[in-house]
Amino acid sequence: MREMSGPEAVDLYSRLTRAARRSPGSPALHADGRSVTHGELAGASAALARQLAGWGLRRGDRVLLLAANRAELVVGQLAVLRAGAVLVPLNPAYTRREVAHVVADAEPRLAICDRERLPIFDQLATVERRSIEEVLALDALAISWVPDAPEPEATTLRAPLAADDLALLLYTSGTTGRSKGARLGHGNVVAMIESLHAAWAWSERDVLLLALPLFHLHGLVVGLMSALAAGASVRLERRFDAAATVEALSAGRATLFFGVPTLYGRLVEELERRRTAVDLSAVRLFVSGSAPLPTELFEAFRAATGVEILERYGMTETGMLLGNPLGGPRLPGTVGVPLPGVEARLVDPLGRPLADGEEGEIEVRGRNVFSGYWRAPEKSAASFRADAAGGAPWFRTGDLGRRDPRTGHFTLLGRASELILSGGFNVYPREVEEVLLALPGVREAAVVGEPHPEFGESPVAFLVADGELAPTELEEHCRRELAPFKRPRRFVRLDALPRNALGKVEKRRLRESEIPYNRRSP
Ligand code: MCA
Ligand code: AMP
Repeated sequence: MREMSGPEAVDLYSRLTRAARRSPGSPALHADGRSVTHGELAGASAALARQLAGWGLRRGDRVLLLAANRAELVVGQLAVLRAGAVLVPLNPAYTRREVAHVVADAEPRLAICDRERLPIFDQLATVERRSIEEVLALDALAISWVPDAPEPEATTLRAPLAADDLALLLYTSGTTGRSKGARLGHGNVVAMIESLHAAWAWSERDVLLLALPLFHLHGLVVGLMSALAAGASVRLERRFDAAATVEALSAGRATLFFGVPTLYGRLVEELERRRTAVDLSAVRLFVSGSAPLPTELFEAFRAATGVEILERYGMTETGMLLGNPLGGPRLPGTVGVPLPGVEARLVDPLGRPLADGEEGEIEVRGRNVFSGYWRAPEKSAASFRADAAGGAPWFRTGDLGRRDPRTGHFTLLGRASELILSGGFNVYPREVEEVLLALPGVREAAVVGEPHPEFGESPVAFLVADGELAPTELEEHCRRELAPFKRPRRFVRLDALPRNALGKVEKRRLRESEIPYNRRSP
């Protein structure tokens, strides 16, 4: 784990609301047809933080937030940070089983969610539910848009926070095991934001069009928090709509757009559908990340718009790590060079640094890198490697890559783990396999990713089952237990899974096979 040299006073909330003190009347958020200024956002979140503190929320308490993209969600997130509590954002499409896992692990004292999601908390087994003393509907909280009477210091409610006080607990599948909480301190998140401010030259004049969910680091930190901390504004969309996005961008309503490759694929389709040329020159920067941007898509977007997408690479545990340069060449198929404040290297399986041109695992370090997983000291320790020269330890990303000796750009070559990236969402095969194995009759299950034209990859399940097992039964079971993006698109029934001499399932052979459902292997 990373060592910190004494606590340093860093407060994410103060950073996110600095613009409220400098220029309270400047726009912060446009959402659901409403505009909110930085002063109003700070005022509403300060008022809600007081309400939460009055209710009994204390520093370090975890708060689950489960809601669609809307202004009230942003106020809720800021209020939790201001109260010194830890934000645990969750996908509102999660099933009871998926929420139960996080509740049992994070032990939140409070959950705040969209009104229509309230019943999910009633369905949680008592043991998981016990830690949550209160479940509040987001729209029932008294969030009023009073302009803030800015307090001299945002930390007046509590003792100042230190860099290693937890700000976010972000659940991610990581490289192994079940989904784990990545512990991000206030100092980590501030470092992530400062790095991006420098790399992408954020200014208070920027307007970000954001259609990514606020429960992952991409939408939440790279998008929303970077914008607020820059004093810029965000046009927050409930969901991505390609036609509406092209309208907004061509009308000059944003200067920045961040997306996953799936969104760029849909934008290209929309642009090609239109006969007339679209002028997107008001947008100074298009960024893609969370999954590999195919070279053809980079080229198709350039052909349609004249613009080169800037591809960057990051992780929940670390924030953004590498990126193509803002001013320099954006090389398709590469994720660029280390971002400000980030060190990156390539190592062989024994941890020995590799020369340029050689393939190995990417390791990184910097103030952005998390301190470990929540209540998982062994997994945390295993994800860091001590530095031979006695410097700060390196975080092992699990991503394989190579650095070009000529350009210095990194290219990603795949993952050391079996993680499936579907439309920028992580699908962890073992979780899906465990869900399938829970269905009576399923004896063995192996889940792998297969290429998907829209989502990049999608899960396919190979099963060994007793007797008759109807595809509808499998689909129904997965609908009950898994969020939509994790559900296998295809089920393939086999007599036996291919295994190597050690009995380990050979997933590579499954990925390469093309066996339709129900056809028994020879
Ligand atoms: C939607 N569907 C999906 C996905 N999204 N299926 C597989 N994978 C997906 N990612 C399904 C829906 O359930 C639905 O199925 C059908 O596709 C159409 O849904 P639609 O409503 O049109 O989809 P959407 O709402 O437009 O969503 C597509 C999306 C979304 C906007 C690309 O997947 C998305 O927001 N992805 C971004 C995820 C993200 O932010 N990742 C960052 C992780 P049916 O018709 O059967 O109901 S953070 C990270 O990775 C690191 C830090 C980093 O580097 O950024
Ligand atoms: P997450 O665990 O959701 O934070 O996802 C992090 C993973 O997304 C990384 O370890 C990479 O495998 C992948 N990723 C992020 N950005 C890119 C990119 N530009 N190209 C390829 N993979 C990426």
